[in-house]
Amino acid sequence: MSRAEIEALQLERLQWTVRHAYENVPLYRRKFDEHGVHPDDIQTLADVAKLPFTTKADLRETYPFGMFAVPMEQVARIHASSGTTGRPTVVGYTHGDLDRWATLVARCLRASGVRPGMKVHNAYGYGLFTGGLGAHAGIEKLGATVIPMSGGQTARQVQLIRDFEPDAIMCTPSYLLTIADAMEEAGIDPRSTSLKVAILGAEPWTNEMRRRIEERMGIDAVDIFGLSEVMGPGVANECVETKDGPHLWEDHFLPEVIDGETGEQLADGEMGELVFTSLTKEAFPVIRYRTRDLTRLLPGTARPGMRRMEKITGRNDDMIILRGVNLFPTQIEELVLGIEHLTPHFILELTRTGHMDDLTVRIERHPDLEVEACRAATVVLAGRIKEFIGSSVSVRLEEPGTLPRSEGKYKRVYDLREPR
Ligand code: ADP
Ligand code: K
Repeated sequence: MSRAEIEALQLERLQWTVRHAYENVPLYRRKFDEHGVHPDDIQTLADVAKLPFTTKADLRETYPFGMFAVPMEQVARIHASSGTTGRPTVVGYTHGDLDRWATLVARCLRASGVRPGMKVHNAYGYGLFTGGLGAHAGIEKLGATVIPMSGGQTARQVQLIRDFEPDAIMCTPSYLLTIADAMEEAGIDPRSTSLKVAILGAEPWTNEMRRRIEERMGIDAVDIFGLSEVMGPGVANECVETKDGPHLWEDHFLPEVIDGETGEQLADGEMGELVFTSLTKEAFPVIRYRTRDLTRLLPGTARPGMRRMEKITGRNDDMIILRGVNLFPTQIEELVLGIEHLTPHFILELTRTGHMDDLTVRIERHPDLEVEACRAATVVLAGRIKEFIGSSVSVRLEEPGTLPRSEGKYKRVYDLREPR
């Protein structure tokens, strides 16, 4: 579809969604009324800016099913977000919603280079988390063969990858590192497996991490993005031919980027908080949902009708404030992985002595390289971090295999400061 065709479809679907939300979800009706806006006021796409935002607090207030816009007997499935930051948020899907979700994940897979007839090893967790079942349905919808492995049992993952010879794998980027380590421990060269592509998401990861994964495993690594409130995995996906940030499936979602402080809509290219309005969701329509994810909108490349977003480097909640400087774990990841002697196995610890905050990067040394060379690399890292954030951090070298390993979404930051 051309840009003009997509925008025409977006407007029609936006008008439907806004009316559907207003008529069927009391919280939306109340907020629209308080805001002095009515579905009839949506005459152009720009009019979306007249609508109030929806936040995680709104979903908590209506826990568990208050945001559902259809009677419960039309809800075919319920999922809940992992609740990394508080009470879980509950979302629902009609049969139609599930079908559209599967179609969009199938589109993501196709953009990643997966084709009907290929085998896909799905290591996203099955259950209430949207990752496992969301990916599963998309693999089936594409006409590929799904291997529903779920997360965990890493030795078993390695064995099944060897025995079943999948073409593609879906999991978090940090868990793929755990799998690659387990392959090496089992005496398997990670480059020698049948895998050709990894579709990685559910947590932020950098282009440096992509480069490391691709070299180490001899595969293409592409980024899949999504969140439960908006649908689940498959809201956006990178195209394997360009790998330049996820293309947003704009026929089903209207994205905006706003200034997180003022709420003002920003122009394409400007960095801010990502906001979504769903365009086709029946059970759980979302109006201007604030994701807290930070990125910017860019023109489409491989799929010119759709816009892309820059690879997400973090969300507001992940931001570390160290002596007044804002910092994202992915910025450290980029610096770490830019130094060949350093491994991707590192955690960040925040501590406080007196009034001073300290950041310690604890990083495992490379098992096959000389200890002294690894130590020298940590000194280089400390220097680069200082140059980048303007203040000193400590870097501590740890023995191989001693830091926690990912089984899904990786916990990178440990805040050990006493609350003030
Ligand atoms: P939770 O908030 O409990 O983690 P979800 O499982 O729905 O709930 O996670 C959605 C969030 O995960 C997104 O808002 C985003 O912060 C993060 N995320 C998902 N995919 C990606 C990705 N490809 N890159 C960066 N972050 C991602
Ligand atoms: K997440």
